[in-house]
Amino acid sequence: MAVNWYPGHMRKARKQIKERMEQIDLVVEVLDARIPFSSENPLVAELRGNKPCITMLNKSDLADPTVTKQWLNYFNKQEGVTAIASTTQQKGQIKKLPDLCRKLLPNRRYSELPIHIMIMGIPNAGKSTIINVLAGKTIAQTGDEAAVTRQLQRVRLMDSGVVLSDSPGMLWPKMGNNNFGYRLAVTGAVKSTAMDYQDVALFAAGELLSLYPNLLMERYKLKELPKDDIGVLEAIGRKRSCLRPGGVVDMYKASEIFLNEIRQGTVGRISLESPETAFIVEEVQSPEDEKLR
Ligand SMILES: Nc1nc2c(ncn2[C@@H]2O[C@H](COP(=O)(O)OP(=O)(O)O)[C@@H](O)[C@H]2O)c(=O)[nH]1
Ligand SMILES: [Mg+2]
Repeated sequence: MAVNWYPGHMRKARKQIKERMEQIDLVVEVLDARIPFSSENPLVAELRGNKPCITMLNKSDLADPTVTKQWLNYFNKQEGVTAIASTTQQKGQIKKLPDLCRKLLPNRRYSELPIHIMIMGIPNAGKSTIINVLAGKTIAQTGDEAAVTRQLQRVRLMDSGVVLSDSPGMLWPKMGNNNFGYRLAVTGAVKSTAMDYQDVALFAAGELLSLYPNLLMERYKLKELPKDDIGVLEAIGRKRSCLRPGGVVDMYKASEIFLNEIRQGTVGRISLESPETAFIVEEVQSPEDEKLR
């Protein structure tokens, strides 16, 4: 994937978070419920130390509810972690967060002092939207591109005695193995460039073909299931009249439609990884392997 995370920028973010962490009582980590593992940033676990953590599986409205339950079990087993599924479409549910924070800090329950919370997560997970819901007004810009320079948002929620801050710097997504990068691109966490658009769509087609064939059939009114990833995009292209002269499917257009519909959730509620499958590393063939054949 054509994403570069500069070491200097990472070092700076780590230093800033570490400094700020000293005043923090509790960390809220926002993950994308469709890809909880790929949207995690290892720095959060490292820098929070023993502080309690609420792991929000956000955008749960877009994720497969059965898989989200599995992830909740997975995270709730971790030391100091309380996992919840959330969607910013249900504001009432988000507004319960300060109460939950107080519950997790029993010795602060009756204290007058404000509780300091840091909200962390990779770009596009929904942090700013959550902050806005909690503040009851738009104070953080949402839906922005993976912007490197941005202002630190800090808001005091008057009625709950909670001070909420957005993590300083930016937490980069995991790009360790191919699948993480693809899953991040499919969900829109990483912007795919024009060059790899089709590549990302083909990955998504392959995944949906094996994980959610029925959703594909229903959404695109297919009579039979395509044989492979290319077949999926071709079928979508035909259904949506993305044809070039001579009746050839315009694969780029088909890819664009498919990815947009997946991201908006119109294909259905999907999860691209489960606690059992997330850790499987895709085998990358090296030139050496080729020689051995
Ligand atoms: N469907 C859905 N979209 C969400 C949810 N939370 C945030 N979004 C959208 O995701 C995009 C990124 O949100 P934003 O708050 O800017 O993410 P941030 O980069 O973590 O601050 C925006 O277009 C939001 O409207 C959610 O729970 N469900
Ligand atoms: Mg933001």
